[in-house]
Amino acid sequence: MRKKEKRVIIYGTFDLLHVGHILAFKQAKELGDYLIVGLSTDEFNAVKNKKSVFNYLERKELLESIKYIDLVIPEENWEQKPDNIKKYNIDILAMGDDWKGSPKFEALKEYCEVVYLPRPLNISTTQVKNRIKNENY
Ligand code: C2G
Repeated sequence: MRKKEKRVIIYGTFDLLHVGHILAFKQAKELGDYLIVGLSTDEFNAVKNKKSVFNYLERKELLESIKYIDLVIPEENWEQKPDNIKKYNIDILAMGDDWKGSPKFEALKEYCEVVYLPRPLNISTTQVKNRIKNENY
């Protein structure tokens, strides 16, 4: 009897791809067998009051080169997750633990397991921007 493939999804902007993102993808993939990334579109970034240095197509191309990631889909709004979970037969939704306890994600426990991933490195896209701005390298 073949074990059912365990399918994981993680969402985000993933701008200025860095090792913290890679560790998130690695941890998310290790939770199952198939990893989908819901990648925030440029338009949804505006909704999140976020501007990304790399546009959607640039960020998508980068993610599709990562061995942990099996599929990249657009994240266009806050509301699509239940539909994505059903459409892609998701077993686990993973997010970094900066989101731990957020009602946005706690509510999704109705649809699938929700796992908050530790962020072992103190790195973020904002920190990368500051390193460059302050020539701190
Ligand atoms: N992340 C992480 N470790 C980092 C940086 C990010 O685990 N060093 C995780 C975040 O916790 C999040 C995902 O990677 O789960 C994407 O992070 P961002 O690109 O900052 O996305 P965010 O602004 O959190 O938007 O619907 C969800 C939103 O799109 C998430």
